[in-house]
Amino acid sequence: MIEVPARPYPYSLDPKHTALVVIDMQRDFIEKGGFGDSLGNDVARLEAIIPTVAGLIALFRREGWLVIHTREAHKRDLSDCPPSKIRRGNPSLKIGEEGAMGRLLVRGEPGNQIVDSLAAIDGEIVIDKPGKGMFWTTGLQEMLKARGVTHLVFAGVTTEVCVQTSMREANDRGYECLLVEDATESYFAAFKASAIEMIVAQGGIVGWVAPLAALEAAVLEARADV
Ligand code: C5J
Repeated sequence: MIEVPARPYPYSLDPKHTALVVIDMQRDFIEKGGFGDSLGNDVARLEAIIPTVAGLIALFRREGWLVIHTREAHKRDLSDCPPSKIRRGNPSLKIGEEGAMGRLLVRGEPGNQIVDSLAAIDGEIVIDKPGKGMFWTTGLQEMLKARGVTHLVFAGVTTEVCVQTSMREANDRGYECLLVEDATESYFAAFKASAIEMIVAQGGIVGWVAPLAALEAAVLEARADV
C-alpha cells in the first residue's frame, strides 16, 4: 500500500487495484465556443489545470496504472438527453445545437473531444456519459469490477458537478476515492472550495483530497522502499 498525505487523514492506495478517472476534460467545457462558454462561464479557469492533469496522467502511465477518461456526451439523436436538461441554464446555444466546434455535447463532434494534450492513448478507457455521474448507462461499474479496481483517483471538471457527482456515486458503490485538488476546477472558485470541504467533512464522508505533489512524493517514496 502507498500512503498519501491527504485530508481528512492519509489515503492508502493499493497500486494493483487503483485507477485514475479524468472527468470531462473535453473542449466543450474548456475552450471558447463550447457548452461552458455558451452558459456564460470563464473557461480560462478550467484551461489552467491542464498541465497538472497532464502531470497526473503521466504519473499513472509511468507506473502502468489504469487511466479512464470520461466525456459528457449525448447520442446524435439526443434520445439519451432528457428534455429538462436541454431546457436548463438559459445558454446562448442549447445541447445539440451547432456551435463553433460542432453540435454541443454530442458524441463525435470536435467540441466533444478531450483536449489534445490530455487525449487517451491505447489501453486507456474512454467513457461517454449522458449524465453528470459516470455510472449511469455507461457500463463502467462492470469494467472496474472486471479489472479488480477498488481505489479511484479523481481529476477533471467541474469539481462541484460531474467530478463530485461521480465521486459520490463511486463512494456509494464502495470505492476508496481520492480527489487531486489541483487537478480539478470549477467555473466558480467558491463552488470548488465548498465541494472539497463537503468531500472531506465528517471524517471523509465522500473521500479524501490531496495535491498532486503529495501523491507524486508518496509514489516516489514507495518505489525507493522496494
Ligand atoms: C457540467 C461537468 N458542469 N462536466 N458538466 O455540466 O461538470
